[in-house]
Amino acid sequence: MIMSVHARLLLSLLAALFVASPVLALAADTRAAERSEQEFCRLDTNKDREISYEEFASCEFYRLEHVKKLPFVDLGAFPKDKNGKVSEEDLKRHLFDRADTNKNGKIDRKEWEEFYNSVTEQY
Ligand SMILES: [Ca+2]
Ligand SMILES: [Ca+2]
Repeated sequence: MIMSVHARLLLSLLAALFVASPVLALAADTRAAERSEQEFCRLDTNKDREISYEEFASCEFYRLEHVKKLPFVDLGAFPKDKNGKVSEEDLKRHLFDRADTNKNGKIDRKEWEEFYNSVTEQY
């Protein structure tokens, strides 16, 4: 039996979708990598390809209001100030230390990538 034009069209569409899906996944990865790179560049204000604590702390994203919503941040584990609040400084220091896995006081590109992925994956 000869396939109708519609059936052929449908089949080629399905085939195209199967071929396209790994490509789409790759594109999503690439976009994530691009975002992470953009964010890295934005934080690295002196462009030495490392993020210092000062550079990290000056970013508005890591303000207390935003950061305390991150699922891995357990505010209960932080020292509180006299008002019973966790200070922004403590929180930033915590995040920075988390990102700076080799503890040299700077976040390099690779450390950033891992940190960025661990944060964004949880959304
Ligand atoms: Ca820098
Ligand atoms: Ca480091």
